[in-house]
Amino acid sequence: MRLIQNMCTIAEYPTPGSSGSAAAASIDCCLSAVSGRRLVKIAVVGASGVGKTALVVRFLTKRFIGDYERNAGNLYTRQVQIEGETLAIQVQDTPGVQIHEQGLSCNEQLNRCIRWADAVVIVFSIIDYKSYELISQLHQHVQQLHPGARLPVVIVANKADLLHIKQVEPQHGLQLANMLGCTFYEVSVSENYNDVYNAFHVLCKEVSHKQQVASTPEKRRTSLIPRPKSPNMQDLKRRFKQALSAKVRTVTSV
Ligand SMILES: Nc1nc2c(ncn2[C@@H]2O[C@H](COP(=O)(O)OP(=O)(O)O)[C@@H](O)[C@H]2O)c(=O)[nH]1
Ligand SMILES: [Mg+2]
Repeated sequence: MRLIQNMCTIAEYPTPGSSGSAAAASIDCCLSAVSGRRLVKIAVVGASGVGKTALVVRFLTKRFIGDYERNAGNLYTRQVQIEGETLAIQVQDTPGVQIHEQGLSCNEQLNRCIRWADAVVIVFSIIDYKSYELISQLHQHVQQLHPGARLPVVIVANKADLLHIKQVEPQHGLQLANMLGCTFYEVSVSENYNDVYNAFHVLCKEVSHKQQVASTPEKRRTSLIPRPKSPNMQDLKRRFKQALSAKVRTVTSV
């Protein structure tokens, strides 16, 4: 797998529907401007300090570095093989979601990232109960920003290497994910690459299937609609003669 580009910001990419018709927008958004390949866009969201940046960096580089720039919010692109097809995948790291007494507070930058995405990874840390409590509201918020379409979401419980100081039972994460209809992964970004890879891979697959289904009816429709035949002059002449003689008959009978 190849890292193509990094360190771009979300503002450089058009939001779906920002130009042209809805159909044109959906086609535009399914193709990568970088490689011309089908594109899958993933936003990684969650509370601060749960390991979002570590997760993204681990997925992209296979490495765990341990210390990351706070609230970087970078966009990364790479290619990934899904069921024999090479797709371009863009991963948007985001600043931590703020929690207030009234509930969730998402700034416009974060909302823009969520609207832009084809799929979302919601991360919490098993050593931070507050980050777990946020999941339901965050999931609801994500779906509200995509009205009319259920966005694929994977819930990732991170820091599984710190079980001895856990505040959240892993099975509670699983139960919540089941309730919300999401796939669930418990990972330790610091200790294991495979689980991280699988979480992104499953999401890419789900988006890829959705894109294929969305494009199929259009293709089928165009192949089912009969093309207008070029006018057949012989047939036109015959029909004209028929119409003329019928008129003549009517006139004679009167
Ligand atoms: N022990 C442990 N620490 C982790 C793990 N993932 C991330 N961290 C640490 O958690 C802290 C916050 O990570 P970061 O990726 O910056 O969190 P973000 O604010 O959600 O982007 C950093 O010190 C990371 O090294 C993990 O799986 N295990
Ligand atoms: Mg971060």
